[in-house]
Amino acid sequence: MSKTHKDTGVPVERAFLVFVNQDEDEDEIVEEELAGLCEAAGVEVVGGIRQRLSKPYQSTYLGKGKIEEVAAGVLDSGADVVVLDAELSGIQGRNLEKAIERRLVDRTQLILDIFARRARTREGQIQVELAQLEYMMPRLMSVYTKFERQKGGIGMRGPGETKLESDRRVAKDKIARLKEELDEVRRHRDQQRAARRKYPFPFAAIVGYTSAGKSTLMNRLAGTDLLADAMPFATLDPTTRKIELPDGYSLFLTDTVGFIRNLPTHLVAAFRATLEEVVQADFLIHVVDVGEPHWDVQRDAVLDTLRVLGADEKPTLTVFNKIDRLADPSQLRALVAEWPDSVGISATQGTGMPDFLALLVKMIQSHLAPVRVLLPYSESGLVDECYRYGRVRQVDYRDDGIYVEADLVADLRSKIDRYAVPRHG
Ligand SMILES: Nc1nc2c(ncn2[C@@H]2O[C@H](COP(=O)(O)OP(=O)(O)OP(=O)(O)O)[C@@H](O)[C@H]2O)c(=O)[nH]1
Ligand SMILES: [Mg+2]
Repeated sequence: MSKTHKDTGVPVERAFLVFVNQDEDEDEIVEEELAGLCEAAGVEVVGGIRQRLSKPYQSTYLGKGKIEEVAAGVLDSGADVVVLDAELSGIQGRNLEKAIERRLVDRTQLILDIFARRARTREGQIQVELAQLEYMMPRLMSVYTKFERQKGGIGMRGPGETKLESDRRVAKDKIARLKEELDEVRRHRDQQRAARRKYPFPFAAIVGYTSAGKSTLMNRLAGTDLLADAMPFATLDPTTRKIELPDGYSLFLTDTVGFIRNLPTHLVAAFRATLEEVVQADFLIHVVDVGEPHWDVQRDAVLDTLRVLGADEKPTLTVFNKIDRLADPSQLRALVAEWPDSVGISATQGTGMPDFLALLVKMIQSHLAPVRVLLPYSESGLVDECYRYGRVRQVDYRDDGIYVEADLVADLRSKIDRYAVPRHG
């Protein structure tokens, strides 16, 4: 009996998985992760196999014997589709499909498929469609196989499933048009960001592995109602909110798309606009899920991606999340002691939040510096700005002007500095 999808009524595809990791230590994370991605893409896993390869075969990726085993596994399990946990070249994909006699989806296509399901904003949708087209372009030939491309099947969903099969040039034109549209959307986003920049608050971006709890933390801090879900890539489009912190401090906070190991290069490029929020931030809040047995692999994958984005040197707070899932509390103490600027929390239960807020305030303070100014009465508007965007220590309405002592971010300091008075003035 074949199952149907509860929302769409489309038959649920059955997937046979092929794992290709080298390192035995990573077997578990690799298996769990690919199963999670399949679930997010709405396919049912019916079997799997592993090949340890030091070097993939150029024309088929897998070795001959392994291909036969995959073909047998596919027959045994009744799979409709084979999911291979690597990025394949067009030739490799084509040859493998031929040998296995099933449709083949690689890691990039699988992740793009999930992104296509999740994209809500126009920007997100264009980014996914562009990434899908650019991924397909060099592989267009491989589409002409005898296997029917079921509409709505994984790797075939989303805005990318246009007529690209029929004409390379159509795809090329489409890419050009989408790029123009994306430029337009980005200009708009840049304007918004510039408008926000007028407010001299520090900016922070929440980053981390997918499902680490970024949106849960954002919801707790900003009172938002963002989707928080155990499925990978619940968040695709960034959300920014201003939050108020203890002692009168404020902060702009952005929740971003999650990272994953072996994030396909196409996706890093496609989501650059979104990830620009990360690059532009004054500091980062890196959420690490310590409930995961392989949290250190995940953390390193995030640090690698930040390096690719050129954001690895940014000041970073490390938030060890899901401490409610830790069996041994002394583990957490050792972690926090080892990592500078780190804290343990449970975003769902609220444990550790006071410590986290204190750490946030400390980070913000490091972006503020004290000023002492004597403002002419004609510039009294600046006093309001100090109140709104900084921390005012003292205001004194004197005969010769308004004396203000405050802690301010650099933008506002540069505006007000010409009225600075010496320490004992
Ligand atoms: N036990 C436990 N679960 C948590 C905690 N924080 C988040 N979760 C759960 O972890 C899952 C993922 O949370 P999200 O907030 O969606 O994670 P995310 O990092 O935004 O994930 P993506 O947007 O998919 O990258 C959800 O099921 C949350 O309820 C926590 O402190 N403890
Ligand atoms: Mg999220």
